[in-house]
Amino acid sequence: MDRWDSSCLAGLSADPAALAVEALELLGLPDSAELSALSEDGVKTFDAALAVGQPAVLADFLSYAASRLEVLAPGQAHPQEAVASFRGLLRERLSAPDARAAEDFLDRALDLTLWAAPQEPDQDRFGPLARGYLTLVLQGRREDARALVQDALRDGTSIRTILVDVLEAAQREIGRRWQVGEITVAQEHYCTAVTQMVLADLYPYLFTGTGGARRLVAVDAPGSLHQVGLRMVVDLLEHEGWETTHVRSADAEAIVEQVAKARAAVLAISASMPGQISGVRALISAVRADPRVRGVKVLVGGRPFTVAPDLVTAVGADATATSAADAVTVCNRLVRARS
Ligand code: B12
Repeated sequence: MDRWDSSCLAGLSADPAALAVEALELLGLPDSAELSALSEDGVKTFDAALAVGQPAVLADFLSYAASRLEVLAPGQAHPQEAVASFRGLLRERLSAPDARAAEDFLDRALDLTLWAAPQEPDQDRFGPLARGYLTLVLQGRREDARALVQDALRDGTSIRTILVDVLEAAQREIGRRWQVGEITVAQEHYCTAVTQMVLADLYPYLFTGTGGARRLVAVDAPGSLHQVGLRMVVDLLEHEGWETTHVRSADAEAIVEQVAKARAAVLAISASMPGQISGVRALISAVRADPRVRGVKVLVGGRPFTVAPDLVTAVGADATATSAADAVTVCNRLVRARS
């Protein structure tokens, strides 16, 4: 497997992990596990975003990394210094034309980067039910959080509202609080585990008996550990009349077989981190080349596609959607266009 996705960085003798360690050393930061992971994610994101020519993907990571750097090494290094030391490494290690191309890309990403910490969600979008759910989860009151959702369902709150306005909103807010250091990673893990439990509780309510004609197979990109987003997409589709199969990341042959067996109209692929984009592209080209699944529409989604929708073309997909609700609309449009 190639160590680098972008042709510009292919000439480096170091691999991403080694380059990340050097970048940390240059900044004089300790090589703690979390700082090393942040630095390595930065190098991999730079490479992945450069490979597909999408500075917005790098800009999104830089604003996240700036908050994390402040949490992990408060006052010890400014994010701009981290960028400058990485730029120095590129100049020192790459040929002049490659360094120029890489720096030019970095500058385009910097122009798009918001260095401010993410804002709290506004109260209209983060309503009383979402706030109540998050409060209970953060107090460690798992059963009360589950009961809150069950009561809301009994009182007539729709599955769509629970998925989109409560669980998805709570997950995003949990992420924001972790990013700025207001909660620990253990609290984030607990919240996500409770959300997964609530998703399982919703299962009996999902099936409306109106599915059948529209079938979809969903898969997480190779290397993706973020399962909740795609799960929400699949659950809402199922609830709104689709017959769905969600498979965890698997090799292209197994996915093609699954799509063929299910006679699926749509293959949905979720990527959560920029480093997974090349895997998505490889999977789509394997699907496109296989006559058993000719005509299947490919829908991609997840954070990289939300921040850089042009990636749809770069990976060879047919469409993207930014949320579960949006995914239902787009999937319905895709099958209408096919028939
Ligand atoms: C929970 C969580 C985790 C958990 C996931 C557990 C699990 N079983 O799913 C764990 C701990 C594993 C994790 C790991 C990491 N995470 Co994390 N994580 C989160 C968090 C807090 C919530 C994820 C979530 O549930 N989101 C809610 C869903 C609803 O949103 P979503 O995933 O974007 O999905 C929606 C859309 O994107 C879209 N969609 C998604 N897939 C698809 C597919 C299709 C086909 C379509 C149409 C649409 C679509 O619809 C979904 C529903 O609306 C997010 C915060 C956030 N804002 O999402 C960070 C977040 C995504 N993680 C992040 C990071 C950096 C990481 C790590 C690198 C951390 C680390 N150093 O280890 C690793 C990487 C793991 C990997 N290799 O994939 C960053 C990404 C930053 C960036 N800009 O690049 C975030 C944003 C950090 C943050 N601010 O909280 N994480």
